Amino acid sequence: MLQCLILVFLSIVLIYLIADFLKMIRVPGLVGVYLLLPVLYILPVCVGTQDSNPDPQGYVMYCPCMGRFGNQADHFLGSLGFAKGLDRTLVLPPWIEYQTGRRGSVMVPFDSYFNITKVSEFHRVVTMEYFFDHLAGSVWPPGERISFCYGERRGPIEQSCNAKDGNPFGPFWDTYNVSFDRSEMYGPLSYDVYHQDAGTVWNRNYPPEKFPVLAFTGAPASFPVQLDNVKLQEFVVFNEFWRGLAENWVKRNLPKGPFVGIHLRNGMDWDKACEHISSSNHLFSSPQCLGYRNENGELYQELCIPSDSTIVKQIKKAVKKVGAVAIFIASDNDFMVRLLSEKLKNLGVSLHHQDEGDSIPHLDLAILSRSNFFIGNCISSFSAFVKRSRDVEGLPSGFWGYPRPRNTHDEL
Ligand code: GFB
Repeated sequence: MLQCLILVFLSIVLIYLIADFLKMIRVPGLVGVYLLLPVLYILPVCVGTQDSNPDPQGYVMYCPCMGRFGNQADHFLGSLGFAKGLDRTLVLPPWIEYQTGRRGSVMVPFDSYFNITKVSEFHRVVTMEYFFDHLAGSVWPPGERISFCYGERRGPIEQSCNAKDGNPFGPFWDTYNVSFDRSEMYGPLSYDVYHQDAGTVWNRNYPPEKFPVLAFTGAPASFPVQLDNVKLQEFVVFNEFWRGLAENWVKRNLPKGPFVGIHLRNGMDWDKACEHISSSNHLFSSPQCLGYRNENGELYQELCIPSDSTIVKQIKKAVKKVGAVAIFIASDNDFMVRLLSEKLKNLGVSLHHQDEGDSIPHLDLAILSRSNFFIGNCISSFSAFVKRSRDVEGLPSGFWGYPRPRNTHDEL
């Protein structure tokens, strides 16, 4: 806060100096614009600034140790809802990435991608980096670090969370030089702060004075994201850097006009995952189209691996619907350019994607989020992030193979 006040003071001085100078050289019309500049710089620093005063209500911290981006994003929304329910500050974890060419896992600070001012419109947050630079020494000194898990986790120590056992668990906590002094198993408490008064129960069992930090071995949230937390997507928006990158990419590569964004999830891991279609009611993010109680239908193969004809048919329909001049293709594996250029040649649309083998997931997410129509994979949490972001903006989206055409039936 002090930093913020100093900044405000310095900018006011700066504003006067600039205004005086402009008057001196007789360019009064520009004065207003120049006056705005320092304010524009200060606002992101001061609004939603991270608080260096310890929160007496305590903190929620967790390792987003399950899955890749889509899974972690679902878990993030749940954890944000959970922290709000307990009225504790949420420590924003880094994103754990598994980048090609780099061994193990890489921790990417939360705000490298997302705007934390926006998150703090919903609830108090600090980044993990900020917490360990400014708060950990007083709030959570070594010797008093407890790891929380539902029940015993397998590992070298009996009756322990073994919070640092395995990848990415160990590297995650090591990034912040955290070692745990003991474990606390909180089962059967629930994360559902909406229906079971869990917030009160958690605070009664673990009062902030005695437990200033609840550090969870995994996210205190469900996957896929609990229905009540879907709306929190509103507070997860790309920062200026990524928004600018996406805007520029589109400007440089796509013709002017509406475009359809498609997500083709078709890597080897996906084929394997889709084998589970026949053995369950839900798979990964399928509730986003089927409903959390299957009120909109049952799982079937085309939702997971759409056929070529389904893909072509749905793209044609979307192109007509928005008068698209181009299609942006995002994929983890096969962009299907050959097939699509052949089948769509009469439509007069151009096809675009990032460089094969080198595409940046977050750039794909940001571009898909701003397309005029989006077709995603209902099972994929990567698609789900895009769909939720678009819902916040009121932009239209669809899913491959959904709704299920009336005359299709799985072979027995
Ligand atoms: O995000 P994610 O949990 O989504 O994992 P799913 C898929 C990862 O694959 C993404 C890459 O985080 C990206 O790194 N990826 C997927 C892509 N689609 C694209 C794309 O269009 N462009 C780029 N650049 N990268 C499920 C998981 O993945 O996959 C399950 O939920 C399980 O836990 C299963 O692992 C096999 O939900 O699609």
